[in-house]
Amino acid sequence: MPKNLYTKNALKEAIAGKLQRHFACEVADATKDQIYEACALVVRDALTEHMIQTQNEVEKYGERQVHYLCMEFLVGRSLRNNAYNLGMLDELTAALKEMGYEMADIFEQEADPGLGNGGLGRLAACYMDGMATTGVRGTGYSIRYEHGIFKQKIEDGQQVELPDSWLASGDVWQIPAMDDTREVRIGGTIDTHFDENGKLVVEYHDYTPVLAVPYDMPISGYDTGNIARLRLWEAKSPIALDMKLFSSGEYLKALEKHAMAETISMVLYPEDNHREGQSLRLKQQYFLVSATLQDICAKHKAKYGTLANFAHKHVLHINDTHPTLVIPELMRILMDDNDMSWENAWNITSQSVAYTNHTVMPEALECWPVSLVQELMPRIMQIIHEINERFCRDLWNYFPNDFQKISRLAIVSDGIVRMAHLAIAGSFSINGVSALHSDILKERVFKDFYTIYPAKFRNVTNGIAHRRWLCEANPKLAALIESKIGKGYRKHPSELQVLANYGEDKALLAQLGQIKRDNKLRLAEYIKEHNGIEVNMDSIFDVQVKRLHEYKRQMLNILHIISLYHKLKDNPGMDFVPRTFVFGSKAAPGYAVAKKTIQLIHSIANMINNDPDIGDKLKVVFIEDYKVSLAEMIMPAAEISEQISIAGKEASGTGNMKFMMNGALTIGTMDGANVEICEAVGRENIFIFGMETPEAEALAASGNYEPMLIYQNDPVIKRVMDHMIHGFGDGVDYTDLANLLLHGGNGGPADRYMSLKDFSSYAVAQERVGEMYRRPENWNYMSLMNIANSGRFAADRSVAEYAQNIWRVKTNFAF
Ligand code: GL4
Repeated sequence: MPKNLYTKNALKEAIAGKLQRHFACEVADATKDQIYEACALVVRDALTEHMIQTQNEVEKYGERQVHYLCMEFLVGRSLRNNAYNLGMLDELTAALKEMGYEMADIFEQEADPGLGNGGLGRLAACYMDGMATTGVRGTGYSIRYEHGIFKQKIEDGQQVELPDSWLASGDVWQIPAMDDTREVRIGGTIDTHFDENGKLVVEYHDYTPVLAVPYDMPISGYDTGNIARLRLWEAKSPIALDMKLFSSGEYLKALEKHAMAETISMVLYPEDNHREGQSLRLKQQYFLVSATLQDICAKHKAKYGTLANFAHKHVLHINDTHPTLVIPELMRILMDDNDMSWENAWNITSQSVAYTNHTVMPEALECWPVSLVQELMPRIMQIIHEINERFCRDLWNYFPNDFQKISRLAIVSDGIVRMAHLAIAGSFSINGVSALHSDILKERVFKDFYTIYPAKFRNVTNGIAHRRWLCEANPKLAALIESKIGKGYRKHPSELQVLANYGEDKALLAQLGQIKRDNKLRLAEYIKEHNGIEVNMDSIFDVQVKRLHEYKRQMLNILHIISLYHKLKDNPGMDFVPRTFVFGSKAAPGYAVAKKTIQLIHSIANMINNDPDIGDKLKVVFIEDYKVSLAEMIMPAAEISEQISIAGKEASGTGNMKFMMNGALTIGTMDGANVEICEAVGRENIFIFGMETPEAEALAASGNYEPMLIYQNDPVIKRVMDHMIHGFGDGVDYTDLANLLLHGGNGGPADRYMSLKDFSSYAVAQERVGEMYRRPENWNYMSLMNIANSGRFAADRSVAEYAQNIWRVKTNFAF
């Protein structure tokens, strides 16, 4: 539908038409589900039209394209986002109203696709939005997991995981593209020899063929016809049952190959910041990479007849090391299928691939046993061996005779393939995701590589889709902003800066406070309905929502809450600024400490929320099943954003940016992008505490961190820890967690994340928060400064930096 037809009446008619054709029903008889689907189909029509146009233009002008490979895309719901971007949200809302529906109710019908774990997957989704909006010709590639991240249920204070089947109502946005089905080969053996012309021949035997079937999601950009495409591959088996085995009674065996193929896209691995060593995960990675590259190469060849100009026309961006097999896979395609020499193939490959690192956690750095890679993809292992040999020869020139160093830096050694080293060797660009993180990569994690290839290293600080996270999630705030500075910031987020001129505008500050209160009320109602807890609207809404991980230190927050409880118990009449602590977090199913921490939150919530001495001065709330759609409600309601990881471990964080943009004040360490948030807003508009990276790293390295000494010398901490050991009255024993904090686990060093060390400065910072909250005008001023300075954390800016400094493609973004 062309844009001028997005009138209320035209939309009403179009929706009625879809209902009739797809559900054979009239508006009056339709269910909410059917209304949702009809709306989605109407919006989708507009998108597919744009998608075809975009593809035609790419085809016509042959511009360089960006291919963004990521094992996760946490896209969130699409209907509202697409309607907003296409400029039809108001009309659609009005049309639905006349049909007797509230837009918000209809949005709620859409499944929230959980094709990711946390920040990494959400970032990929934000960048699709940024690419579409800034005019980058981009395609994202991932897996169409039948089950996304598990649904979290809390039973008796403990996390229970339930499968998430999102496809039924998420289907609408995915358009199958059967013609582009590719075959990926897993396992088997290979036989390589040279034919009579000296040409390499690679024969494959006994492999399992897996079909990769693509589904395309059109991703709209704001106020543009440019559409980015998200291609999700589904694994299908071309092999039916083996009837011979079946008839001889070997039923399971008959199904084996078939089932193996189809399990590849069955489920997302639910680990964040942790490597997953299962062979199925490696199959998933190769499946994504091989299908994607075959697809890109086939189309390229159809257009140009050769792959020689591949690097001019494509960038393959790998989001963390998970898709690193693009490097040997592209080598394979260029050499085996296109007769290219090693040297030519290597030039093309290493000029096409760019790599972003997203974590310095050692337990997340991917390593695969050579034997496994050999078993699942024998030709790829052969190529990796050759890359490694040449790479080590290169290293020898830089570090002659330093066998130890070369073996440490090698791609393959000790029977292990190190994916980050392969990614560094085969990419033209390596970047971190915040200034601090990029420095840590250069100075520590990849120090030796940096001395060899300084020009490959860059920084691109993360950014978020500000239209989704501000304009759509917080429409009242957006309206207030637009009443002052107009709508330009939607496309030029740095214009938010103009808001800083309104610091003296008392009416505006009061309105800001009122909007926050309205958003708090919405969250309070949700909490009342889902948790049965009545929260105090005059309390500070203090929020920590993110994956549960020790390095993120939910524990520090918990310890502090227990200390506040003690304070209030000692002196119930004290002058205390009330607090509502909100948590939302999934723990990896196999991560026992994280799961126990969730239980701990519930135990203290139980104790505090039901204590008549405490009343409504302190409440602790755990929001079940934290996900994108809940984040869209929580962020606008937050007043304090908890970003309290141990310095040097959180690569960037993106939640910190969403909170800031919605006017929450950050309490945080100098970690990840917090450092840049602090720089943007100024020290006076943020609550910074704790050790900085050099101190934290030095203390960890020295082995001199002695939490028992802190425990013995700090009565507040002692009392908190003793309480934990003693328990919280519900019979659950937390000595294991207490021991971890005080003595370390499994004979290892005491708590690597040093919560007790930062406790007292955190408590002091929290006291400042309370004091500041007593002066609403000052608070609102700080909040305004956070919003005004958040423009630099827009994904449009990040994407434009990638485009300019790494991908070398044009954008229409003005810095
Ligand atoms: C992460 C980082 O932990 C997080 O700091 C960062 O913001 C995000 C996107 O760059 O990537 N790395 C992994 S792994 N998961 C993440 O969320």
